[in-house]
Amino acid sequence: MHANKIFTACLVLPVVLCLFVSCGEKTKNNTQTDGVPTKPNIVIIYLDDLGYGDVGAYGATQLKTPNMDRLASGGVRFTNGYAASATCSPSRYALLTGSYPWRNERAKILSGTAPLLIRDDQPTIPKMLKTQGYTTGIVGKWHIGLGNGQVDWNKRIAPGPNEVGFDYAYIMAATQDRVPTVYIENGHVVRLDPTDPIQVDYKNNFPGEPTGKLNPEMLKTKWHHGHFHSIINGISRIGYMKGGDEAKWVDENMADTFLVKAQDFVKRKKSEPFFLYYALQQPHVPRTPHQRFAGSSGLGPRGDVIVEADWCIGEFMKTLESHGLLENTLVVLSSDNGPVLNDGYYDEAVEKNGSHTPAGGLRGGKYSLFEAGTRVPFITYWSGKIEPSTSDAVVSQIDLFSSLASLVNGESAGEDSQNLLDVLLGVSSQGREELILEATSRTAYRQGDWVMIPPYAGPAKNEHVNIELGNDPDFQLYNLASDLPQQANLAISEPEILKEMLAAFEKIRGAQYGKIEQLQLE
Ligand code: NG6
Ligand code: CA
Repeated sequence: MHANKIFTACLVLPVVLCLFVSCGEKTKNNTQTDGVPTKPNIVIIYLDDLGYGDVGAYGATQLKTPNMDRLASGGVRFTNGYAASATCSPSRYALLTGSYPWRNERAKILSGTAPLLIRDDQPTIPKMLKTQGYTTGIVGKWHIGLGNGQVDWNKRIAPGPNEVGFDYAYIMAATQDRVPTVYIENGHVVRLDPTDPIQVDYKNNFPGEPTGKLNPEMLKTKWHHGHFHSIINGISRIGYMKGGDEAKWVDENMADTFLVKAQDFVKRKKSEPFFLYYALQQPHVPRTPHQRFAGSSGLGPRGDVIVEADWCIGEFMKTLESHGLLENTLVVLSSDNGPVLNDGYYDEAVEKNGSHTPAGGLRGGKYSLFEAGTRVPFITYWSGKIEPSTSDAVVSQIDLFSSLASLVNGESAGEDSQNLLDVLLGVSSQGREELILEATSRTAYRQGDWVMIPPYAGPAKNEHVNIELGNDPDFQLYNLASDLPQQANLAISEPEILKEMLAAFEKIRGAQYGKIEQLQLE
């Protein structure tokens, strides 16, 4: 018995010591409370439609983004960082679940009444972090659905962020251009007046309510395509809404509102490990800078709201700093998809763009299978822990799940998520070897420097937004190392590479394009 105990102690003690040492090792740069190592805070700053070239650190010169540039120059600036999709809902779904969006057939651009995309039993980053003692919060754009299909906006709205792992949520349901145009805090519409209940419908208008289509004289911003339904604050939106007057947001105050909520969350939770998903609404349409920023960029409202977003990021970082949290917080900054100028309103985005290149020389933009659709600014910053560098490693937002799990010793359960923690921390340059790219339910494949886009029917270009979509009746094959702007299609001249790429693609994606042997490769 006694001998047994000694034997067990001999086995267990070194393990315990080892765990203790490795724990201390891991957190040696972190804030210590009463000598107890704490886990680092994690903040994801996520912009909406910010393009690869919209940031100074990524080459913008006309547009000034000093705060994002500071994160880039003090952290790892990724040049091959990807959103999971070229539109919002699928990217956001994939970010939180670590699962490719094409695995979920509902993961498309959602209306404001669409049900929640995440299944009850599905692992998410905030759920995983909660198991490791984190307090979790989201402030900003949600857009991955709410409820089960029949939302009553006048009662508690669920399931939503709280049900998939967020302790605190202050969100807009979908997009700034979609109804309902109200904030929702932990499932409740903020400032809801029960005598003026909210009704939302995406098919039929409510009798007597004005619309952008029928009442253009009521608009302060005119719609260009889509966006001709209910008028709220002089802007017509997608979808119909009635009631809830007191609860409606003021578009020009949205940036300040989200910033204050994000700052408040940090102040409230600063003494515990926290995770904050700060999802800014800029520069998505409608672009409504606060008057402090109107005209600030010289590029019209699109530029102005990027300047505004940059300012918000600077203010947010000051909050971390003033509470002594900078050295104990990993900040990840990225965007949900690539850039678009005219996305449905006459807001001078095209006219005032000047020589600014939102896509930073990449082909395509939002909605596109070409690089600008999904390759976005991607920065990791951790004062005192991450050495400044530029990384060409391929990383996807899908990989945040496994990488953050690795950081906090949590369980990595995102089915497509790779643990690239060392890459994100700038100590390894071994990124992904392959990645499925997605744009509006079409997929393509990147492996090494090569991108293969299978044939797709449909227009080559979306004329409304003036963006090449990547559709072509033939296979496309590009070498990004020698041809970053994707101008030379090598599908014919490199049949072996095409064949290998297609086989690898079909292995992940499922055989969709017929048996490889039957392909006519000349
Ligand atoms: C499109 C909208 C566009 C934008 C987009 C979603 C029209 C014609 N266009 O359907 O304006 O709202 O959806 O953008 O209505 S995203 O960044 O949230 O994916
Ligand atoms: Ca978006």
